[in-house]
Amino acid sequence: MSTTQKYTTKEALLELYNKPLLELVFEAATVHRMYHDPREVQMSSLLSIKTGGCPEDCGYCPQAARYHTDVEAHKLMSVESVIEQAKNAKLNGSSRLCMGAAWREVRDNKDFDNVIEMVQAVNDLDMEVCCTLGMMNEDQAKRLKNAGLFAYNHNLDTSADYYDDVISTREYEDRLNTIDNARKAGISVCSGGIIGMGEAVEDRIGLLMSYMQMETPPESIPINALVAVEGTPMAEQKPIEQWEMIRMVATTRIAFPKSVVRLSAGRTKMNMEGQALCFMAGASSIFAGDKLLTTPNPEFNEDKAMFEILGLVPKQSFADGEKPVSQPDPIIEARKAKEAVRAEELAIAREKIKDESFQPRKVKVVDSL
Ligand code: SAM
Ligand code: DTB
Ligand code: SF4
Repeated sequence: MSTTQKYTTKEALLELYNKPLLELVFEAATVHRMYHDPREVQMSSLLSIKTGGCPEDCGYCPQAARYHTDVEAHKLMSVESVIEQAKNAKLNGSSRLCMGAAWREVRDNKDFDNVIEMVQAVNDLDMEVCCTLGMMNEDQAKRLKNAGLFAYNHNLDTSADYYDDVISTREYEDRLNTIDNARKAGISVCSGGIIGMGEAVEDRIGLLMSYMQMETPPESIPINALVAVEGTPMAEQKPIEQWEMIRMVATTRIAFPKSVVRLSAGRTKMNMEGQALCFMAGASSIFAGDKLLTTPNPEFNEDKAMFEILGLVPKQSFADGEKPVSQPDPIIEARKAKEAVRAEELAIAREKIKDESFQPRKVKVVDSL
């Protein structure tokens, strides 16, 4: 019987989660080694391309407009700045860039056209491109895929049962639909959750059960510890112990042996020993760089030192899949063609004005008597 077959029920996963810690870590490490190179850890950089001012009410999120946090609302970043930041992340060892937008959903407008250009440009740098832009429909997913998007991040966050205690402005079902749309477009799915929001252990297992019920589970499962931010409804949540993070990583690894388990938000509250146990238990990816979207993360140099001490190596891009080919985007191509015609017409008009102004003024000559 394979490990996945052994742990397909809520009861079995709950029992696994509550095992003596070191036995759990040992079992997870054994599974991890069957499917992954235990020395390799993917470094992914996060970039907030559109920060703050979000209309949603996710209780954990500092970017929701309705909470009074220190996060200021900004408009969408320019394509040029994104390219600059991506190059910098690559220089620092990241093989993946995840671009996040504080949107409820993707809209078919100029901002989305710009995101398409960002995806094309970062893919051209040979980095895996991931986006997290909120809900999206199938056509939008196809457009992103066509631009060269490698993965889409859309978290279920918690169990279906606890979800309503966290978010009221969209349904669990909406999230499942977006994940399905990414899947249908052939995009790799990154979806996980947050622990430490006041949920019961059963809810953490409930989250894993939601993924277990999918025909294809996510290729990547981020496990975040709540970053309690002042001004959000969860500001006063008691921080979780790092042992909880280790248990959640290990249980996820055993339940989904082939997926990438991403040790995500919350690393600034963990020590190196705690993170080492997470890597041992199957975490195979981290977010690198001193900022997550709006909150702090360990510095690049700190992580570099940790990798050296633990003997970890950064994973190359596209190790788990082919590099997508960026195709020209029909909407952007049509816009550019229209802009080119307009520019030409303007140039002709300018020349005409210039010519006319150079013409000698027609002076009426009145014969003198
Ligand atoms: N607006 C988009 C959405 O919600 O899908 C994308 C950005 S949103 C910030 C991405 C994810 O970040 C959320 O689903 C949540 O899991 C995580 N996140 C946000 N705030 C967090 C916090 N304070 N602590 C831990 N994770 C957080
Ligand atoms: C994910 O699961 N965690 C990342 C990424 N996906 C987009 C985001 C963490 C955000 C933490 C809070 C902040 O920095 O705003
Ligand atoms: Fe908006 Fe995403 Fe934050 Fe929810 S998690 S408030 S959708 S940015």
